[in-house]
Amino acid sequence: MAGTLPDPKEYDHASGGWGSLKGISRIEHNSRAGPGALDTLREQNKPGGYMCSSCAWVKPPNPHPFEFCENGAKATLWDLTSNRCTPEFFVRHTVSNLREWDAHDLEMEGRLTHPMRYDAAQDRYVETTWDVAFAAIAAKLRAVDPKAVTFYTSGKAGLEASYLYALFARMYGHNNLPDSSNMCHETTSVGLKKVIGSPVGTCTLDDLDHCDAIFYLGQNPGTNSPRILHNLQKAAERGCRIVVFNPLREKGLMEFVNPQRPVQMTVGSATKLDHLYLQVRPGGDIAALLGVCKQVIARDDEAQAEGSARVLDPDFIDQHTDGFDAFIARVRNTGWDEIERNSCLTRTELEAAGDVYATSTRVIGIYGMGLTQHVHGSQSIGLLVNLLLLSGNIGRRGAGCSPIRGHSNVQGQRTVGITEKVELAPVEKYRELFDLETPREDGHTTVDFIGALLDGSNKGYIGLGGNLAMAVPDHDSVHPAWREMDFTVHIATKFNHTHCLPGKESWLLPCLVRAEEDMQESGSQQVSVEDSFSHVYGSIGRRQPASEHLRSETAIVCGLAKAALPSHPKWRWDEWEADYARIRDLIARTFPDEFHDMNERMNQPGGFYRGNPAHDRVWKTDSGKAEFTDPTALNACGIGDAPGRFHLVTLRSNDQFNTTIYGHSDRLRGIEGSRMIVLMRPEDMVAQGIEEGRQITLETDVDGRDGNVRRVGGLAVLPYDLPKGTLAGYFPELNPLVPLWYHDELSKTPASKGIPVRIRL
Ligand SMILES: Nc1nc2c(c(=O)[nH]1)N[C@H]1C(S)=C(S)[C@@H](COP(=O)(O)OP(=O)(O)OC[C@H]3O[C@@H](n4cnc5c(=O)[nH]c(N)nc54)[C@H](O)[C@@H]3O)O[C@H]1N2
Ligand SMILES: Nc1nc2c(c(=O)[nH]1)N[C@H]1C(S)=C(S)[C@@H](COP(=O)(O)OP(=O)(O)OC[C@H]3O[C@@H](n4cnc5c(=O)[nH]c(N)nc54)[C@H](O)[C@@H]3O)O[C@H]1N2
Ligand SMILES: [Mo]
Repeated sequence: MAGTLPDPKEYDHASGGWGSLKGISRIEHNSRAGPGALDTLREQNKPGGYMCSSCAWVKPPNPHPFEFCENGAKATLWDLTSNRCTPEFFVRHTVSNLREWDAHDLEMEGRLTHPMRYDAAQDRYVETTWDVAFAAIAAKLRAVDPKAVTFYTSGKAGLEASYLYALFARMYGHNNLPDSSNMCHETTSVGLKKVIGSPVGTCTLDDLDHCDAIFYLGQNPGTNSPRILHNLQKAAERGCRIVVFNPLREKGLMEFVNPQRPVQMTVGSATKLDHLYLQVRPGGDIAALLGVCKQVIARDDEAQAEGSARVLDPDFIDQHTDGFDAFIARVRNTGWDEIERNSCLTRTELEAAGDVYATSTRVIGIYGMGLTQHVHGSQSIGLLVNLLLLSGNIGRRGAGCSPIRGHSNVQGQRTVGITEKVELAPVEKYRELFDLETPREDGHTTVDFIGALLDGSNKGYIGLGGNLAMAVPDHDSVHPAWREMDFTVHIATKFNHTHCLPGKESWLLPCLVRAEEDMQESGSQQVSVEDSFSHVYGSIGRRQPASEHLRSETAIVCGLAKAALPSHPKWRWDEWEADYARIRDLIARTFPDEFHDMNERMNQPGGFYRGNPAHDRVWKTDSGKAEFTDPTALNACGIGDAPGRFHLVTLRSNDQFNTTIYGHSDRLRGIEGSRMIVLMRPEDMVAQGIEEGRQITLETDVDGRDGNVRRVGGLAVLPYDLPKGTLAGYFPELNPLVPLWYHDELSKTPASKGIPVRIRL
């Protein structure tokens, strides 16, 4: 890793403000963005423009002239770099050599320009042509059992490419369709669905304008979804109280200077966002939320005794929920001492949070990776839903449960059929539209795929985007196994470390980014995406592509499918590739309730809302009602406390998009210059005899559950305001510490937020 010893100064400015504008101009410079790139930004997230490929936050119908944020601008400018990673680059460097490069340095090489094939004899990627590559990959696909091949997606490809990719997988013969969601919000897809019947959030923008309290858990908007800060600012200014649960005091949840408001920028006075900031320990949300519920119930008991208005909504509970009595008994029987120990919060703090809930009429729960990436993560989501259900806070204006999704179209990819679970695939429609019998067995989640890689049963891999070998747990065992695959294929924009682990045969298929013009036989094409609020929009790129050899993701999927599959009168890959409106017609016919008239509706301002049953209090759960759940654990970490054991949280810095490292500045946390750091509570440093800047090694401590030694060394310790026993550091550098089997119990989402570790000096 590049960089000098970090110099952590407390960042004393609010999120947003001049810092974010400086961040953009630094990135414009560093990314070597091509001419006109800043003008392209003006089209971002506008009707008739293209949709940002960074986060999945909603694009409003009446956008601001600059409807983008620091990090969305970074993502776009980085896509539009003038640097080119050409065949000559690969002549100069062997793959073994590139494997040793820093992720940031690989990224700086810029956009891939030509289709490339790995030549094992030379250990180099060499130039090839599309037709030769498609034919060779098709031959590999035909030579193996389809069930031994996995098709991964990373969450950026539009609905058109995603729909066809899922169809291709099933026509070929498997449901091995994991996507980045399997490391991310799969806990929501499974856990939220279990309790309210909806795998996605129930809120719309209108709800954010009408809530009077927000419970905000385990999500870092300042870095990961900055456009939400505008909504939080408006809410705070209306008097809406924001109660935060997070082990770190994240700037973006505390104060915000809106770069789109000239007066605020000049005067520099920030809007305070949080009403209460509760530094819960990793996984402590189950206990914390139970404590909040305990106070809400105590306030309801008082109200009943006094004959005043109830805090709970008994009619809603009666008509719409199941499991209330068992949960209430659990709440009453759980003592404050257990709650305090498991959450690392005091009774007084939790009672104050309970009072906010009890005195609010419209409450929204928002959450991110701090809840989903835990062994009992689905139970944390269950507890948040329990709290909301107590006063009927789902399915009415100003209320609801809102997971903040990651990649810009990760939610939409699931919606149109990218799923390893057969029960979620549109099996009947596939039969009707394509005479297709969907393979019956569930396919691989990401964790299952890695398991199959490790036991040698997975032979082939196609990645529609992503940097999967770096995003997954257990790098030390996964990386050697990755190279044992018969073949690996990457549809990608930039060269990354996963590409440095070629299978016996391997191809790089370079694609357009969303801001680039996608010209096909019938003319310039649009694609579509779905945001966290289930709105679907059209997106048109107008930039000249980075190279004349690039193809769109949709065209690449069609090219592969056409080469690999038998011909069939209803499998019209050429027609679909020529005109994406035809693919959207297929999406509309496959999912008519949600996507009818898709071609017309997706370009209306704000896109179209595809609906959500729980939003309308229709509960598609086993019981037909919203379910109160009774947790089996009070802390979401899978491995509890022991002397000398810490719980490590892996985080994103302000200068990265997942495994894409833009630079070494984590501005909002005041950490500059290095990513090989570990944050530690000053009192814990004293107790361990560790001084600031000391280099340590972390070793995973799984109570002897397997014989693997997992270590990362060379980490400089920095003092940081954290709960006792908590450490924090960066993803993906710390991924070698996460055991593959350490994942959410329902969904298999890796538990990257509460990793049990020991410090080795
Ligand atoms: N700029 C930028 N934007 C991004 C991304 C990016 O890398 N860069 N990634 C995208 C993707 S794919 C995703 S999924 C999202 C991720 O966005 P987030 O959901 O914000 O994910 P993380 O950065 O992992 O941060 C999780 C937050 O949870 C807190 N936390 C950790 N453990 C716990 C816990 O046990 N309880 C609670 N209550 N809090 C906890 C951490 O301190 C941190 O503030 O962002 C998307 N947007
Ligand atoms: N320890 C730990 N591990 C984690 C997490 C964590 O918080 N902690 N977070 C998890 C989460 S939430 C996620 S989503 C995953 C992320 O996992 P991935 O989605 O697999 O990773 P990314 O870093 O987003 O992928 C970046 C690569 O995608 C390619 N790319 C970029 N743009 C495009 C495009 O438009 N089209 C195509 N085809 N390719 C493109 C580029 O080659 C780039 O190098 O990581 C997970 N892993
Ligand atoms: Mo994600």
